[in-house]
Amino acid sequence: MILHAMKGNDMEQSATGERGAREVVQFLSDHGHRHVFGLPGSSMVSILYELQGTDIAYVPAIHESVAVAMADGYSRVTGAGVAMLYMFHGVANGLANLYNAWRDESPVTILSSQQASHLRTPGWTIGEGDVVNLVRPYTRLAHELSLGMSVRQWMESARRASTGPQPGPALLSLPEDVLEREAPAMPLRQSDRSQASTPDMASIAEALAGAERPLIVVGGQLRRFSGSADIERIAAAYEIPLAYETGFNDRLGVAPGHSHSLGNLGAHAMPAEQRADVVLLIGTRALNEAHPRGDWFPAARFVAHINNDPAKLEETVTAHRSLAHDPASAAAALERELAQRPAPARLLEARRKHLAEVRARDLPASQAAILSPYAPAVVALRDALDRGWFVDESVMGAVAFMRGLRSTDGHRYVGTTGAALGWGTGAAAGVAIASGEPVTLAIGDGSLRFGALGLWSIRERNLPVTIVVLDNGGYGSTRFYERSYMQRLGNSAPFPEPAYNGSDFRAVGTSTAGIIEGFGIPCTTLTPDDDVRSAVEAAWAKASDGPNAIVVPMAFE
Ligand SMILES: Cc1ncc(C[n+]2csc(CCOP(=O)(O)OP(=O)(O)O)c2C)c(N)n1
Repeated sequence: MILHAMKGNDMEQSATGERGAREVVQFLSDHGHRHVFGLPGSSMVSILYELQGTDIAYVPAIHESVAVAMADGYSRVTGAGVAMLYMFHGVANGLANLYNAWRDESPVTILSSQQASHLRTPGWTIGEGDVVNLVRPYTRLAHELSLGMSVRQWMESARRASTGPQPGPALLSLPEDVLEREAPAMPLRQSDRSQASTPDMASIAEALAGAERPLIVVGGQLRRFSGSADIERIAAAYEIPLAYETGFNDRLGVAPGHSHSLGNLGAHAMPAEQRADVVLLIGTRALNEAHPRGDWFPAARFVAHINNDPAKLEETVTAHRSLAHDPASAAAALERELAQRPAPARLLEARRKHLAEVRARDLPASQAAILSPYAPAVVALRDALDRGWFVDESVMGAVAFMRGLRSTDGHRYVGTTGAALGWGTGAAAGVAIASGEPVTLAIGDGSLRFGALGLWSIRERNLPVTIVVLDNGGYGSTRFYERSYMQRLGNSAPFPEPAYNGSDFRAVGTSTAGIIEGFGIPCTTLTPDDDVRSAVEAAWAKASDGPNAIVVPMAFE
C-alpha cells in the first residue's frame, strides 16, 4: 500500500511499492476523475483491469481522435480530462485533436502505452515509436517513464503541467512493465498552486478612459480564466464595444447577447475594428488566422495585448503595450483603474453613438455572401446557449453563430481555434458526459464526415446531443477559396469553372442522414421550405431520450 500523506513534518515512506497501473487508477480517483476516455490495446490492459471496483467509468471510442476530443470537451467543463491511447498508432491517430487541445490550452492528459522498458528500441517492434517527440510541440509536458520511476509522481507532474498556471495538454508514455511491476512509492506534497500578483493596468486604463472609439477584443482565455463578467461590466459601464477574436473561438470571452457584443472581429465587428482609436485584446491570440490580413486597427493610436502565455503575445499583430498576465486578474485590475477615471457624460454619449453606427453597418458583400445562407439555422438556434451547451464545428457558419446566438450567458459555448476537423462529435460527447446537460452540436456536413466515428460514442452513451448538420454538399469553405483564387487570377484564369476536386460530395456515397442513421441515431432531413426552428424545438424536446439529428440543407455555392 502506498502512502502519500504527510506525517508531522516528515513525509512518510512506504516500505512496499505499488504497481504502476494501480497508481494510475488511484491518482485518477484521488483527483475526482469520474470518466477516462480511450481506445484499448494489449499493453494497457493492466490499467483497464484495475479500473474495476472504482467509480471511474471507461468511455470507449472507435478512433483515437474521438477519444482525445472527448477528453478535451470533458476538460472544458470539469477542468481536466484523461485519454488513454495505445502506443504510437493511437497517439498518431489522436494528434490532430491534440493539436486542437493545445491551441485551446485544454488541460488534457494523454496516457500512452509503450513497449516494455527492457524491449525498448528506437522503434523496431510493432507499435513502438517515439510518442514523446511526436507530441512535444503540442504539450506542456511529454515524458516517457523508465522502470523504477514513480508513476504517481509523474502523474502529478502531468496534472500540474496541464492544469496550469499555463494550461495545455500533457503526455506520459508508460511502458508495459512500468504499469505492471511494482515500484517504490514516492512521498509527495500536494501544493496549493497560485500565481499571485496584481498587474499594472494604469496605462491601459488611461488610454481606454480617454478613447472616443474604444474596442475590447476578447478571446477564449478570458472565459477560461473567469474574467468574462468583469469585461462585460466594463463594457456596459463605459460604453465599450466588444468583439470576438477573429476566426474560431474556443470559448466566448463575453456573452453573445451582451448589449455591447458585436460578433466576430473578422465579420460583424469589422467596422468597429477599422475605426477604433484604442484597442484592448484580452485573453486572445494575437489574431492568427489561416489567411492573415495586414492592417489590423488602422485608426488606433494605442493597442494593448494581454495573454496569460508570454509566447502568445503579439504573435502576428504588434502592440504598444504587451502584458503576460492571467486575463482575469488583469480585467479585475482594469475595472478598479477605470473606476478612478470617471468618463464624462459627453464622452459616453459619443461612444454610444459610435456603437450604434458600427452595429448598423452592413457586412461587406463577400462576408454577407458567406454568412446569409446560415441565417435560418442561426435564427433557429439563437437561444441554444440557454438550452444547454453549444458545441460549434460549423466552420463557415461559426462567425454567423457568434453574432446570432442571443444569450446573455456565454459560458456554454465550446469551439476550437485549431480548426483540425473531426473534433466536434467527440467534443460534444465529452461536454455532455461532463456536464450532464443537453448539448447542441452545430456541424458542417464535411466536419461530420471527419468526425463520423464520434457518432458511435454519442450513441454508445445515449447522450442528450442534438446534432444540427449544415449540409452544403461537402467542403463549402474549400470551394469558396477556390472561387476566390479564380477571382485573383482574373482574366488570366486558364479554366472558366472551378474544379472542386474532393470538395463536392453531392453524388458521393451515402447521404448525410445515412451516415448518422448508420450509427443508430435518428435523423430528420429538412427541405429548404421546412421551418428549422420547429425541427430544433422538436429535437430539444426529445433530448433526454438520447441523441437525434437534423440535416439543414444549404445552397452548394
Ligand atoms: C483535419 C482537417 N483536414 C482538412 C482541413 C481543411 N478544411 C478546412 S474547412 C474544410 C471543409 C469543411 O467542410 P464543412 O464542415 O462541411 O464546413 P464548410 O466548409 O462547408 O463550412 C476543410 C476540408 C481541416 N481544417 N482539417
